Formats: sequence, structure tokens, C-alpha cells
Amino acid sequence: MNTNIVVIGCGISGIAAAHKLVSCGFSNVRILEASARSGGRIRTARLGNNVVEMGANWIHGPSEENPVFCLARKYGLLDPEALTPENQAMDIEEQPPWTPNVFCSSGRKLNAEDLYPAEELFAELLKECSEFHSQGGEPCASVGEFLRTEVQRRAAERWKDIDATTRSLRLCMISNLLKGECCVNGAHSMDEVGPGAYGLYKTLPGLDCTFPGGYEGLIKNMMSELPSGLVSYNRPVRCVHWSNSEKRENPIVVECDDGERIAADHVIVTVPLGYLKKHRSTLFRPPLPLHKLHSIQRLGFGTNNKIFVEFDSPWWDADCDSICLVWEDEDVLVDQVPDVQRPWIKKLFGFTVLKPTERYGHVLCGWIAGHESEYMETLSEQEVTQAITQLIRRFTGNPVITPRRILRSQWFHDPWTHGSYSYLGKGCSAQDLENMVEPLPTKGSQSQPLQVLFAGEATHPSFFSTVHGALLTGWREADRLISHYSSVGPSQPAT
Ligand code: 6YU
Repeated sequence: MNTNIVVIGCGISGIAAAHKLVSCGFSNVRILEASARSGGRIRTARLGNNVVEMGANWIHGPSEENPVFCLARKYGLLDPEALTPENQAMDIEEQPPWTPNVFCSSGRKLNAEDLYPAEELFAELLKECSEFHSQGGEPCASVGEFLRTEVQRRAAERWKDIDATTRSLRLCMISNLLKGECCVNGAHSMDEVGPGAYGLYKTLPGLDCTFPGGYEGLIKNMMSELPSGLVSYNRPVRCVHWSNSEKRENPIVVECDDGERIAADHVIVTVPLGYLKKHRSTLFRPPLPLHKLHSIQRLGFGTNNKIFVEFDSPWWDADCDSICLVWEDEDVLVDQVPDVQRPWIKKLFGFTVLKPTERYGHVLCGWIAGHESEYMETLSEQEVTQAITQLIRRFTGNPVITPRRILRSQWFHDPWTHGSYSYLGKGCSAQDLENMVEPLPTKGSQSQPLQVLFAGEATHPSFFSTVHGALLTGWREADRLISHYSSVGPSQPAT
């Protein structure tokens, strides 16, 4: 088919769209990618001999419904354990709990069991939040406000007979969990996450798994099935000129940063929401319709970074999966620090242990979200190493622990991403996600339809912020064009 289709962005959604179009007989498909590589937010790196993920980490819900799992299985990229029916059938609530080591800011290791009531209360409240959507209500301004108010109220009732020190530690633990939730949502604070739409995110069955050889194996396999030369790298798109009034062939011109102008019948835009937020007023001519612009503004796109830290020997227990750092001055329930520049490290809620040890050695992955994380990106590697070393020494009470090396992600300062992934901000609803998906020109216009289509994780109605969500949106937009041409016929212009 001679139709010219330009895909902007060579992340998983752009690759998925091109893959499907090419396999359905569209021969003039081209991907324009701003950076020098494919994969976008799927990026595997090396720390010494270890393979580490700078972006996406897990297949969330690896089971038959998850296309990332199915592709990874097809390409032989998973450990045998991930393929077992038991793993695939495991519901999120049945997943074995992580074994944590909990340390507090005065340098003591705490008994994790003493803090279980805090974790239970937090999980109970998150579940309630996820039900607001189906109940049609928004009982508070933000998820953060609901969590803080209800923790205070229920803790006062339930823990009234508990000694003051334990009660205070439990509240401090909840601050730690709030910071962790900021990482899960990719938000600066849970005060920025909208309660009404919180339950729109859907989980799939299956015990989350990783790619032993790196997530980028998925990208490499998919790319190997595309015709060579289909992707132009280092080719940032500056502006998409579309038409909302005239009827003419080849109405779209894609203008690149280097001045090249490429004519197309259809453009699939897969740039991250962070990029779209920053360039929304210049990336399209004419500008996007107002309702689309408002949704781009309302939807949230924050930063979640990882700091990998390698040690010569472990200072955590052999069975430990995660390390929580509880600040004893945080019983007032905080998930952000008052001045991001000074105690930015307080936002780092803890580490996950990279396992199995035989594969990774002694490597931890620290998680830090929000503006504090964005500030961390501006520091030198030496400054970050120093802050991490001081933090660990303080919490363990061991003054000699010294990391061998560190490696951190810097997603906020990546000019093609501007953050990590999307969340539903205050005031968001399912309509905002629908507005993101709507092709240009929008319904009702007399001009040539399906000029500009939108894919990418932030356009999936229930799997936003994930790789499988992004992949499905690429297929969705390819299918939109495929069914359009199967109804109008292959050689006819799209009128
Ligand atoms: C998942 C996980 N995961 C951690 C971290 C990050 C992300 N995700 P891309 O950005 O890939 O591609 C766009 C391309 O466009 C890119 O190559 C650009 O260079 C290019 N571009 C931009 N501008 C351009 C221009 N002008 N011209 C040309 N090209 C241009 N997902 O499934 N498992 O473990 C994690 C994680 C640190 C940063 C993740 C995870 C998110 C995924 O990585 C991400 O969604 C997809 O890769 C995006 O693909 P894409 O194609 O859309 O864009 C209740 C509730 C809670 C809701 N949240 C639940 C949490 C779930 C998410 N958890 C994530 C956790 C981790 C650890």
C-alpha cells in the first residue's frame, strides 16, 4: 500500500504501531526518532558486570492478557519460573509479600512485624481510593489528602492503647509508604494525584517478572522484524502541520529540527506526555483543539528515578527483598521535603535488592520520586554517592559501609521525555484519557480524517504508565488505519 505513514518516536508504542502496519502490507512506514537509539523509556544499562534497567523494570501482570508477556515468551526472553501457570494465575493480592529490612534514622534496625499494622492500614486506604471511581464520588481533593486524613483518624481510634513510641514509628512508616506510592504513581506528592480517577488503573494477573538479559531484548527482537532503514535516528520532529479545513491530498507535513519537511498521509505521534506538555503549543500547526490541550495539562507526568548502588558485600539479611528507611521525625505524614535542595535524600524511601544474588552480586536499587528526584539529577555522581553513603551509614549505624559504585537515571533532564510516566492528576477523569486518544481532525470536521493519531502510554485508558499499555496503544492506532483502509479500499485517498 502506498500510503505514507510517519510514526514519531521509536519507543515500544511507535515500534508496535510500525510492526503491525508493516505486517499488514503498508510499505511506506517510517519512524522518526529524536535520540540515537530505539526503546525510549525501555533502557537497559550495565553497572560493572550487571545488567540493570534505567527505565521499565517489570512486566506488570505477566499472563495471557499481557501482550508484553506473550511477546517476551515468544522470543524466549523469560526465566522458566515466569512461564509457570502458577505464576501467571497469581492475583495481585495473592503475591508473596516482600521480606523487608527496616532501618530508622537513629541507626537501628526495627522489627518489621511491629510495623505491619501501618502497612495494613495503608493498603486498606489505597484499596478504598481505588473504589471511589466506581462509586462515582470524589470525597476529597486528592489521594494524599484522603490518605493523611484517614490515617490520622483511624490510627487515633485503632492504636489508642499502643505506646506512644510504637504509634509514632507506625506513622513515620506511613510517611515512608507515601513516598513509595509517589514512586509507583510517578508523582511528586500524592496530594497531586486525583481521587476520582485513581481506580481507572487496572492490574492483570501474574507475578511481576523481569527480563534476565534486559528489557531491551524485547526491543531488539521487535526491531529485527522491521525492514532495515525504517527508523531515522537523531531526527527530532519540531512541528506537525496538519489541516482542519481544506480538503487535499497529502495534507500533512512533518517538519524536523534539521529543516527537512516530510509529506505524509497519516502521522502517529507517540512522544511522551512530558514532552507533549512542554511543547504542546509549538508541536502542532494549527494548534491542538482546546479540550485536548486542557487534558494534556490536567494529566500528571512526574519523575521517578532509580539509583543503583553496588557493594562488595551485603549489609542486609540474606532473605531481604527490600530495605525501608524510616525517618523518626516524620510522624506528621509527609511525602515531600520542605526545601528540595537540602535534605533531598529524605525522599528516597528505600531500596529493592536485585535478585538472584548469583546473577547480580550485591546491588541495591534506590527509588526516589518528585522534585527532590529532579534536583538529584543536577548533582554530580560524586555528590549523589556521598549522600547515599551518609544515608546508609546513618540508618545502619555502621560508619564504614562504602558503595563500590553507583549509577542513576535522569529522566527529568532527558529532553525527549521530561519525566518518567503519567498519572491521573487532580480533576482528571476518563474523559481526559479519551481526549488524548482522539485523532485529528476531531469528529465533525469535514477535512480529511485520521491525519494525526496519538499513541503512547499516556493514551491507554487503564494501563497508562506501563509498557503493555504503551504497546497496546501502538497496535490500536495501527488497527485504526488498517480498518480505515479496509473500508475505503487500499488505493483510494482517505477522504
Ligand atoms: C512497566 C515497569 N517502570 C520505571 C521508570 C520509567 C518508566 N515504566 P517512550 O518514551 O518509550 O517512547 C517515545 C519516543 O519518542 C522516545 O524514544 C523519544 O526519544 C521519542 N521522541 C520524543 N520527542 C520526539 C520528537 N520531537 N521527535 C521524534 N521523537 C521524539 N512500565 O510496564 N513496568 O516496571 C515500569 C518504569 C524509571 C521511566 C517505567 C514501567 C513505564 C514504561 O517504561 C513506559 O510506559 C513505556 O516504555 C512508554 O513507551 P512509549 O512508547 O509510550 O514512550 C494506582 C495506580 C498507579 C498507576 N501506576 C502504576 C505503576 C505502574 C508503572 N510502574 C512503573 C515502574 C517501573 C519501575
